[in-house]
Amino acid sequence: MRLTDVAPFPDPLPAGAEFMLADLGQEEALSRLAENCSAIVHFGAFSSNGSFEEVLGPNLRGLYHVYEAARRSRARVVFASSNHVVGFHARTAPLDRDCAYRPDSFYGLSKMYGEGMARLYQDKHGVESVLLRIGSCRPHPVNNRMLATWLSYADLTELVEKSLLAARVPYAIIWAISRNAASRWHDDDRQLIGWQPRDSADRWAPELAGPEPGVAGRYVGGEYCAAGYSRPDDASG
Ligand code: 15L
Repeated sequence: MRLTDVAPFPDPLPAGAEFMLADLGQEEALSRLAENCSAIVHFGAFSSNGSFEEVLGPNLRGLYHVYEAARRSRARVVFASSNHVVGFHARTAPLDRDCAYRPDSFYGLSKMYGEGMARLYQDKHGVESVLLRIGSCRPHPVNNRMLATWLSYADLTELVEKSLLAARVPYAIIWAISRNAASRWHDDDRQLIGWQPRDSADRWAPELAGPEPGVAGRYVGGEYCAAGYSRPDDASG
């Protein structure tokens, strides 16, 4: 197992692992890292609501470098996509894997580009991808929105393991959230990898009742939708 990041690894290395500092902009370094690997778990990115310039390098060009490395090594990619690819759907709308993209930010748009890259490399080169549309992965939910979007660390860990170990997965999209009663997302490809989440946000429901005010409370993407929102025809405030 080869680990890589732009920052030094903060903990003792796990047994059998090596670590190499690298930037997603370094195409050759990424290709070397992927040599003889059967899978790439790609969680590197500008990972929050950034400007176009902030996401451009790591999330667009860098993602291309990852997919080129996967093509050369014939490796499967497990990609950290995001709920922000569908962020401007109403929270109350039931969503399946094939619902329309409605990115809520340049970050969400960059993850949508990642899902498109996965499709292109499957159709043209046979590169396999498991796309994890991650909700809110943190120790526990902290607002009403996360009663639907929360993903526990344990559920994420098992999801990545199953994504790696499944026999053949040409192109799979998975709603990466725990068993949350408040979630309206359904019909993904989890059966292809045999994953079922075990944890649930439900026990925090009494203390997190009531949606956030305004735009953030209306849409899947929450604060990402509200940031810089300027529709002149919006009456909600
Ligand atoms: C994400 O995709 C981000 O990486 C993370 O920082 C959170 O904002 C999360 O979504 C979320 O929607 O809660």
